[in-house]
Amino acid sequence: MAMNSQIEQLGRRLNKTLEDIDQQASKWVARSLDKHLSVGITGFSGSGKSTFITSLIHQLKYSNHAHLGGFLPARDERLLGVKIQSLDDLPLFEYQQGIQALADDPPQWPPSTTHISGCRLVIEYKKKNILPTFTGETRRFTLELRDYPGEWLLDLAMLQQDYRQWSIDTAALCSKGIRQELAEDLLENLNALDPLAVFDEQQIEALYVRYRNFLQTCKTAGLTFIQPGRALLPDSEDFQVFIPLFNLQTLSEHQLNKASDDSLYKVMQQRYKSYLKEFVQPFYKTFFRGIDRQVVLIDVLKALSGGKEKFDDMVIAFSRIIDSYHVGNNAFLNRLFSPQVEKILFLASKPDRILMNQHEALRRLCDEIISHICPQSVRNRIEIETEIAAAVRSTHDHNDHLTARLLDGQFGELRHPPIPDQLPDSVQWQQLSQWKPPVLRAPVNPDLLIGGRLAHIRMDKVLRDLIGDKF
Ligand SMILES: Nc1nc2c(ncn2[C@@H]2O[C@H](COP(=O)(O)OP(=O)(O)OP(=O)(O)O)[C@@H](O)[C@H]2O)c(=O)[nH]1
Ligand SMILES: [Mg+2]
Repeated sequence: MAMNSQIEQLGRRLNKTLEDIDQQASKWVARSLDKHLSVGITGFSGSGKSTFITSLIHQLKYSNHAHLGGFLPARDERLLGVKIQSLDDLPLFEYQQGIQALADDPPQWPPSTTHISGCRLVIEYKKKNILPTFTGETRRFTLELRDYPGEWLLDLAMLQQDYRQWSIDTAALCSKGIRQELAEDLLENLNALDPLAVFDEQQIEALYVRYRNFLQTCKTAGLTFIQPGRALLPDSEDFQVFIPLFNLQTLSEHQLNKASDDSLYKVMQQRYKSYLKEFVQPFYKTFFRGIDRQVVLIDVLKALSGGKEKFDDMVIAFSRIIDSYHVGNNAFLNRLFSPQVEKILFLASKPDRILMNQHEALRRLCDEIISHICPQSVRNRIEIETEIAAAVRSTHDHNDHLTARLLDGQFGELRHPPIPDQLPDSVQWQQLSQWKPPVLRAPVNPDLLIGGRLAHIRMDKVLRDLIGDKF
């Protein structure tokens, strides 16, 4: 009897120990199965990054009503919950403010970004498995997202150039086409400066203000390639201002090197170097560190509607940024498409401004643009996809026209020329340059604050391409 109870006790203890081991093992396995991805959302100012991130978080958080048929974990209702946490070293991405703005009546768009921010989404989901696994059904996947002002991206290409080369390139760019028209007498004044003269703070301050206004005019006119990008941001006074010198070709490198330390050239060169060191390099360190996948948003429709020169300007701006990677001798630049980046998803943003029957043409056009701006060496090494997606669908489609509310609240019909599925020919450019895709008002949707559906286009395909393989 005593022997029996001892055996029972031993059995119970053994069971308990096995349970403990099982629990520990489950925890350990669960932890090791926890998955993690860091996704960089990149693109020029106004391409739709912050709105995209806000929508992406909302679609994941309320996936059961989000119409995400193309993203299987959501379609199968396996997403159990999403927690938003801040990233250790960054201010929290303002998802709640973005949703609040979209839920207002009249709705507002999330404000243009002035500082870098980020968040970690902790997504609890049920593993797709008919048999119960010994780790239990719930798993966890963490997704890191980062947002930044698009202007910062423009400065990436500057890391590639010294001050002299940057000045010469900028002078060449400004001496033709739309820029030349917009610059008016600023070009003459810049041309008249003697690089070897003694630096005069007041004179350069005044010229900088005019140069900055010129850059702002270029942006408003629809040009993309604007440097330094930070000059367009409210906190631009944080750095010691510099301007490009337009007549450096007249002096040899030797003459420039010999210039005295208080010369205009040397002071501008010094400030250019400090700008890169203090602002541009740290940004890339923070933003591109540990990025696994990239989403690159491109407002293809805006570029199309401005005419060939503005379109080419955007393509050049992208190429310069991607080229800077191509040269590959700069540790910071390597991060943009470092070997760690396994996938880039190029997205034509805001396709709700055209008819649905034109979406495939837009996607193909985007494909064509990417084949121009993305060198073969990158395309062969990294998985590249192109898609189109509207973070916040703001139109109704009636087959031959759209209806929508404009930013000023007016409701009306929208029509547009056919969207070419490859780079436009001269006839198509003529049609397209008559077209101005309007800035729209987001649909009224106060329910967003209680998890209401945020209408979108193909955000499910984006989620599938971006993180679908992780569930
Ligand atoms: N119709 C439509 N408009 C959109 C959509 N997403 C963004 N927009 C418009 O594009 C503007 C810019 O979007 P943002 O998300 O602020 O762009 P961003 O890339 O974050 O810009 P920066 O913060 O300046 O770098 C918004 O104010 C809207 O007018 C969309 O899905 N559909
Ligand atoms: Mg933004």
